[in-house]
Amino acid sequence: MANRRRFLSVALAAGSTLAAGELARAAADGGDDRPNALGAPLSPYGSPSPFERSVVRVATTLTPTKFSSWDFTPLQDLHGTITPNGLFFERNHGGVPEIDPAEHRLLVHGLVDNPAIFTMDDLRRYPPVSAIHFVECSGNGLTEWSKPTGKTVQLTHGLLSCAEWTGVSVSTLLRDVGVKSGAAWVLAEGADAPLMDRSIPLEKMMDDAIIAYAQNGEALRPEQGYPLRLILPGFEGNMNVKWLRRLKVGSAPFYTREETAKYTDLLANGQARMFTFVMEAKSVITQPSGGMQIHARGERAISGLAWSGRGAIRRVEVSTDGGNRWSAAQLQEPILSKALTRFVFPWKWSGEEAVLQSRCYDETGYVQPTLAQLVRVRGVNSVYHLNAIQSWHVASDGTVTNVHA
Ligand SMILES: Nc1nc2c(c(=O)[nH]1)N[C@H]1C(S)=C(S)[C@@H](COP(=O)(O)O)O[C@H]1N2
Ligand SMILES: [Mo]
Repeated sequence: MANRRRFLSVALAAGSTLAAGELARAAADGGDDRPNALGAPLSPYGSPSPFERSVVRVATTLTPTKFSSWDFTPLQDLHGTITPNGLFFERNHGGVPEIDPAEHRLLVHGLVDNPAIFTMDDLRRYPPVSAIHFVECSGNGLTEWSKPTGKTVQLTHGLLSCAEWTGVSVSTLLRDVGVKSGAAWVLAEGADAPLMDRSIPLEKMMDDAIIAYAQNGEALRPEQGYPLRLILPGFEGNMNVKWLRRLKVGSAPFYTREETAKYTDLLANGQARMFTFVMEAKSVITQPSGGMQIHARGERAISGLAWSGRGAIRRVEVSTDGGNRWSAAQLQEPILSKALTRFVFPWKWSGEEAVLQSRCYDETGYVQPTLAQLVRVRGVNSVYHLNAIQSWHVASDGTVTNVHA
């Protein structure tokens, strides 16, 4: 009963009250005077309502070409924790190759007993595994180190998406080919123009790595690596090699371009961090967020996402006064390891200025840092791994903007 009363008070705050006559008329004709016309015919593959046309990935003009580029997931428009396949962010170093799965092969060689070439059919004969995990580009938020830049949460945090991945456990495959003693690292290589490659600790490959051929129930999208990609739960996006064509087992890292010239973090003392694999815990409020306008005062749920590359999210706190006071948000099920977790926080806006922030804790006890704390240890030369607390300023006219609090 308490819940019901509470719901009604929210409904009244948000909607408009109806007189009894209006209510009866609305019930009789569905609130519409038109007769019920026939609808559209069947379609072989569904697409979103035309009214949702503005919910799209957007690219920025930061990169010189459309081939080595990225676009961002519209986090502000999404619900729950799963990213629809057509809105999954893209980061491509050399465009999206078109690969015929009948022609595609995966070569597994190096320090193995039985080097092998797998067809897609060979891989599908293994027992499939499915798991829900986020992929986050370690460059997510790169514009935010020195000053608030992205106008929307799409631009500040949208190199982040989450899907249910299905494929073969890398451990199953590697056990099948037999890993030789002395093996410690695996090179994963893509079949795209740059043959993008990264070194991955064998331990990670034997733990929870997946060679995925499906995403949210259907074959991978071309942009996500069709027909095959590596999923390394919780590791930086770059290592989740798409269009996977080769795994080479070795005894040491391969020191590829993507882990030496790129994907390292230059510290203030001139030294660079290398092999920064894990995406540390991070959270962001998506509703309301930058670029939005709050029109009405009163009850308004704050909602957002939290995630950690080290495991499950344990706690999320929300502050509406720029970090002076924090209160626990409610975590929505399912709360999965290395997956996006949705949090909600009831809020009442009475027209005063506010600074909205979220702060998360993961199962290891790690607490999401403020930007000042992060900059103290990393300096401002870094491009990658910005996981600081995000602040949204709400002006007294309801305008929401990106600020550094
Ligand atoms: N072969 C290949 N794999 C790749 C890339 C690429 O350009 N080529 N981009 C990487 C980067 S930097 C990221 S962040 C993720 C992005 O995955 P998505 O495009 O499916 O979102 O893929 C990674 N895997
Ligand atoms: Mo990336």
